[in-house]
Amino acid sequence: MGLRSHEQLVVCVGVMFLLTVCITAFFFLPSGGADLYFREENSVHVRDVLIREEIRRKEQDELRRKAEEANPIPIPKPEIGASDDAEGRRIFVKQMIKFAWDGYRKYAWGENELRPNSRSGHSSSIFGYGKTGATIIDAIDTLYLVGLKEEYKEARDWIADFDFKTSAKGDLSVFETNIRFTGGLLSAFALTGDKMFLKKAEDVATILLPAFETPSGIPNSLIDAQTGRSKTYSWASGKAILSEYGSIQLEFDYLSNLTGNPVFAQKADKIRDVLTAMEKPEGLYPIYITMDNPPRWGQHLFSMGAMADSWYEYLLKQWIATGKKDDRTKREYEEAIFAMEKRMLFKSEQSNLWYFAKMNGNRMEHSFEHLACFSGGMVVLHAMNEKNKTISDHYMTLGKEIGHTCHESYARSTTGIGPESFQFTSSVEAKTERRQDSYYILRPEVVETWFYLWRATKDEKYRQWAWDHVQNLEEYCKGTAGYSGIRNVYESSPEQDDVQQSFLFAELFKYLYLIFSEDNILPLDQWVFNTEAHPFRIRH
Ligand code: DMJ
Repeated sequence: MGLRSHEQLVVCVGVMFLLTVCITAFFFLPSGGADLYFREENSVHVRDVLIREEIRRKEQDELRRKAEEANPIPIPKPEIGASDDAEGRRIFVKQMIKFAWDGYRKYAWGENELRPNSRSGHSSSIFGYGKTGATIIDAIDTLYLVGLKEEYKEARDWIADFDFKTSAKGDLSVFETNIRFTGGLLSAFALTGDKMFLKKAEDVATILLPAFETPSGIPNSLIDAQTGRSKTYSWASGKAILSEYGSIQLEFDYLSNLTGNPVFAQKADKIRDVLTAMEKPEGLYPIYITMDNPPRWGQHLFSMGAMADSWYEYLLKQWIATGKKDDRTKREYEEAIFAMEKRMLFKSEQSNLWYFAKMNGNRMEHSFEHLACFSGGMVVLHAMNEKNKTISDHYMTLGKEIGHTCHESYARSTTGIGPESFQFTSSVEAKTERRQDSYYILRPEVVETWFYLWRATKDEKYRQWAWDHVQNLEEYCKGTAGYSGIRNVYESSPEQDDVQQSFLFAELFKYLYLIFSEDNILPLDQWVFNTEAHPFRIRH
């Protein structure tokens, strides 16, 4: 319905009046409502920026303060060249240990490991996700041995207050916990006689016991310290791994002997009995085994390196640890090593370098791992303990050849440090062209073999090779507050991986220190080293 003309006029005037009122109000009334909100929001924003600025300034000040504190590092850097006799070199190694330890103590105390360049804690999945001071426990015997008394005392007090059971979180590696923690504590007891260490070793081993509750008694690889639940690695499809379940006996047997509690030795013996009863393909031990009773071998994969190595080592050392009384173990070691030699030992075509290949079914892979370099030391130790001269000479020769091959893997790199794994092909020998194999993570196995060769032969070249390695560690692996692995041994300025492995103290430093020491420090007729280089007393 339309409006009449006077009605339209009234509506028009009304609308104009309302518009005038609104416009006036907008310009003349005090600001409020939304405008006030925006102004306050603005002032909050400005305050935030100022606060953030202040925080950033404080953070930068803190970083600067820390950097100033750490640079120059309070530990004097050892002078290379000043030490041209064994004693000077031993002292030099001791200074390296102190430098690495001080970095850990200052920046990562109680953590598992140190990031020497970030100057913070580091851990890896083998330790679960708890803070369990792996470096302290792995290092304490070395600190004691080299006479770092204050450092030893501080480590000892930390361990006395430490409760592994409540500190360990998540899935721990049974093998690594055994060789580093149980082994480290047992050796601290063996060296010092301090019963606290023995009690702690028993506590740690007790936590591992539920992992052995499987149909065959072969332990699972992982255990949750809190719940006692154990399992195999998801990637191992329900199977256990030779180097892991095969490297229990030295620690568990020693522990039962020292404590009088037979349960540990029983668990280790069970594994050995199960393996003795099994048929071995051509006398060889495959890496994988099922958890059934009786177990079955998995894929026919054989190696002297990763996932197999310390099984062979423990057969030999268990025989030695029992005062060479355990004949079954000696026989099984000899059979195993003989089968490995027969099937997997090769000499390279161009340089006549001896190495153990890897075998998958019948297919050979002509590569040798840094880890497998331990085998030189192992066969030399056999030679030193063998009465039969022909056999002894044979293994001394094999040990020297492997020590030489592993030295070539060092000498043929740019840094003078060997890679994680190296190949023998028509184009390369004792080198790798694979980038993923070119790293070095402070592993000890090559120096370990030179250490046994030094003790057995007194050939100065082994000390010289060890000294060369010391200098290369200084040049390429030394970081701001400790030592780091490097990502590529074939680069002249390799990037560091910023991890100071706990086995640097337990193994590499210990072997380096011992190689420049007299033989009466840990004589090999009285001490046997576990696979983490923790010394246990031989029973006589
Ligand atoms: C150590 O933890 C032990 O020697 C183990 O047997 C395998 N290798 C690492 C260090 O390389």
